[in-house]
Amino acid sequence: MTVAKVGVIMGSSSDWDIMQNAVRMLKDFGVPYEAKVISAHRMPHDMADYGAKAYEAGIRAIIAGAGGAAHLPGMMAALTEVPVFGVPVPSRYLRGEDSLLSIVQMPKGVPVATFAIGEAGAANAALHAIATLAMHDEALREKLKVFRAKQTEAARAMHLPEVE
Ligand code: RP5
Repeated sequence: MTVAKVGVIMGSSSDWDIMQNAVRMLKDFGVPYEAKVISAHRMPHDMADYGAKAYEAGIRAIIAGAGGAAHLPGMMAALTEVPVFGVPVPSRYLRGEDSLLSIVQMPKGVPVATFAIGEAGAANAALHAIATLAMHDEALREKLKVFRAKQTEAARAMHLPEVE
């Protein structure tokens, strides 16, 4: 059995549409991960348990997504020394601005590295976790270089339409 290095946790299965972008990226890079619903509000004891056991279980980065009053990333950061990357999930009424502010405005001493609202944030949180792990994993760093090079080529190949 492969031991997960990255934990992707989210407050609800309704966050999956966004958070699957993090999982897809980890999968593409071959980084072992686990994905779970852990709600700060509905499963507070499970959240505490996950945070208490994460490091011992082999987890070296936690990507935490939540929407609305998004307490999961900040609470997880309070429960473990494993770095937490927060993803603000778009909410129905405030379009994720509430999620962003809930996650990013941590008091001094308990940091959450906070990413953009939505798909880009989820993908970038995974890329940041990958970059962090790649500092101690040469093969992973090579994969990251290839990914960046492909992205550069794709941008160079972009064409703009002619103006009539
Ligand atoms: C948060 O509440 C979750 O992260 C989700 O974004 C939001 C709504 O959850 P559901 O009511 O859709 O389960 O805890």
